[in-house]
Amino acid sequence: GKEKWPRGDEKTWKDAIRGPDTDTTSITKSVVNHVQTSLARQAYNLDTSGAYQAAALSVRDNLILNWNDTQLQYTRKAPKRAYYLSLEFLMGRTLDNAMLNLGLKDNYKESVDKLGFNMEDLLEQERDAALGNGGLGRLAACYLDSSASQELPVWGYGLRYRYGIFQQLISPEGQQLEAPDPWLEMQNPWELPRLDVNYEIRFYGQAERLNDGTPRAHWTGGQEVLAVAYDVMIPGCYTKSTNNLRLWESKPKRGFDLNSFNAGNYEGAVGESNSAFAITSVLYPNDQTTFGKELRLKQQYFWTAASLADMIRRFKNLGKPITDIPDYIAIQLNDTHPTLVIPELMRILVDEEDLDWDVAWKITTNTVFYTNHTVLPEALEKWPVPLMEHLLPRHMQIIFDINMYALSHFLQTVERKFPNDRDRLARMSLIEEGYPQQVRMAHLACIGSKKVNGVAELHSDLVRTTILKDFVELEGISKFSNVTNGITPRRWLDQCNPELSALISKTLKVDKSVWLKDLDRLEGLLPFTEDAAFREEWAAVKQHNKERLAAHVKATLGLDINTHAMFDVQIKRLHEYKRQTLNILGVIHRYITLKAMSPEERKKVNPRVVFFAGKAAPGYYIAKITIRLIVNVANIINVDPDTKDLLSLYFLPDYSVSLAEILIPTSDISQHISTAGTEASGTSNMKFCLNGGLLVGTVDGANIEIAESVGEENVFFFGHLTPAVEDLRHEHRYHPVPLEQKCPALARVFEKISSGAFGDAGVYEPLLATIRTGDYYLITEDFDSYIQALAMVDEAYLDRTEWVKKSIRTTARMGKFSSDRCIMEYADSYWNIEPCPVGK
Ligand code: CR1
Repeated sequence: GKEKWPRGDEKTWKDAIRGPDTDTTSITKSVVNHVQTSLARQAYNLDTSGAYQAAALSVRDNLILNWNDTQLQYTRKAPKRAYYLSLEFLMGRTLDNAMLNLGLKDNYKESVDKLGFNMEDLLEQERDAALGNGGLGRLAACYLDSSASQELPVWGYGLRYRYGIFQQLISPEGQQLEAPDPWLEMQNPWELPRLDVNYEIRFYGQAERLNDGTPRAHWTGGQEVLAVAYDVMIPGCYTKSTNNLRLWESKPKRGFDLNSFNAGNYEGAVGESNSAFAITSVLYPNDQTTFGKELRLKQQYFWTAASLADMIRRFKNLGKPITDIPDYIAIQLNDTHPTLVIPELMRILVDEEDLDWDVAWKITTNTVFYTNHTVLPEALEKWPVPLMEHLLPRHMQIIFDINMYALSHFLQTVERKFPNDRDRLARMSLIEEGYPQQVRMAHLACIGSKKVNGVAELHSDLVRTTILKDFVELEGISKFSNVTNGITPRRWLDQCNPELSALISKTLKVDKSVWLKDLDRLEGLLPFTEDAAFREEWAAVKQHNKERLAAHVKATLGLDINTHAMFDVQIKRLHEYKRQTLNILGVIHRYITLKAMSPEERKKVNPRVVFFAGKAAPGYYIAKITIRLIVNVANIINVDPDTKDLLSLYFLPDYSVSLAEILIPTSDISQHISTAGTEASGTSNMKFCLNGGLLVGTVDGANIEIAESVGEENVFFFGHLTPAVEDLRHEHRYHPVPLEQKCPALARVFEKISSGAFGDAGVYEPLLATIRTGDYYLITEDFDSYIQALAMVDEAYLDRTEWVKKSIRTTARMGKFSSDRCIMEYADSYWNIEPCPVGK
């Protein structure tokens, strides 16, 4: 018979069910309750760290209640869902964001205050969840926030790395040292272990085709590893909707081999279990490069297979025919890292569900969507065929079959469209010829997806006209489009810049719960540019934010920062294409110029403080030299009595989401100066502008669309444009011109470095050599116009009134760059999903 639900007495259940803790009295009770029971502590032995834990657990209770209601609603309504697969989620801290999204921060603050603690101190106790490298991982985090805020049924799937991105230490000589990031050493209150949600994932073994007239095969043997779910609650802003980020942890299927252990072979016994634990042990700290590392491929398959198994189990609970998958599931690939979803879904449909190949392919290509995040050749994933064959024999067969199918399809279409074009076929194949052969993951992701997009207009154009050009010609342009990136205004304005948020609400006379979810409302600030009192308040907020940063730097590094200077910031991963080199060479140029001035002339100069922060991939030699140069230039110029009040320089170690939250609101100007055509979008450019900082940048990525929105007159553009880049590189290769001739200003900077002004010049020689010969990133081509752009910044800053107006106008016109807009575009034009609200 039908089971009665609830069990027992319904009224007893109803009366006992607790609601959220929203008023200060119940919040205080709940916090103290966690101190007593969850932490087993008491008032007399509670330190700040314990107080943080207790407050976090109390906030978590509120999240869980909302999370439960949301998930129940999804189960009841069975809407189509979207799954965002990302190998990186750069979440940062959670407590502040959760309290703000719940609308309970003031109450928690009051309650924590009464208990004798300070909310700001508590927030500082939390460790960042740094499960990502840079923009790609942070974008995933912003998209989760927007999905929940707009009540969309979207889950994230990722890996629960035991170690996130390494901690960066900088030696006094400027060497980057890497230390592990054991972020789980402290209890993590933000995850729920779901030991009952687990899947067995196979590696290696044999794949045998049945050859029975079906495309089926049997995959057996090898190693089996367990994937265990950990759930992270993602609260929407001012809504009950609370979505899920499911992170997988790897475990051995059986503890360890007891027989070997008993026979005295301890190492053998734990060996296999160690290799299972290893899969989710560490985030690869590389940004925009690929290495053919077996463990990385293992991570990719482990995660895509577990995520797909989870989706299909949930789908099967609906009792629909398997061919309905595209009506209930949309899978978004965040770059090519999860591309194995395509052959894995084919494997399930063909081998386990016994579908025809064509039917399976139709389901797959109506379910999967692919976002490309880079056109840099070194970042386009390729896997050696022998490695793939060894680790995933069945998937390798399927990839060859897709290629055949696709190729025969290509053959016909290509032959018809482009007779005798053999080169085209070789270019398009999923397999790149060579020793060894390689699987081109971007090609697989492209042909296995319903739609493909880039992340800014220029980038999407480049995707269509360069790396996927042949596919556009074959499949038609309509499959390839653009979704310009965005950022969540919750974390990147309300949370990181509370004073500005309050000033905006006060000025607009609109509660933040409204404008934070309808960011175009910021345009309402435009008329106030003419209001002197408002401009003063606006400038005062920036000033306070500078002081907040200065206090932080004083407390953590013991350094004194001149808060009455222009703040000039470049914070992002260290990479040659991002051209931190251009910036530091510019700083040296400024230093030389200042030194040559008379004391009278110097009096007219506006003081400037330059900040850098960012990590270099541990194996990235040139990037590490760049850090060294920055640190050693800082060591010299910050103590030079002639110039130190006019120019100072800081490399802030261990860049993180939390550091970005303090730095971004301080900036007057920030630098986004990649070689044209190399930065797909950039997202920190948006964060600076939203906080009233202006940009100096190249005509690249989202800089272009930001300028279109905020007005070109508010952006300092310089440098060559994308179409010129290839020709210039060609010139450098085949008709090199000596630096002294090409760019005398830069030659003087090089001379200064070579003179030993910043320590042993030999150290920097490999870096300088990349510029002197080849100059792939066109430093010498853009240097003069870069210096000019900085001079224009100086000049503009002299008219402070006009500068503040520019700042206000910039913030006011950033509405387009809310990640709410992006997620709506994905929901409407890609996933075809709709909001599924929970109700009160
Ligand atoms: C791009 O370099 C973009 C982010 C998010 C990065 C950056 O310009 O803002 O993605 N690409 O779309 C990347 O990490 C692997 O590629």
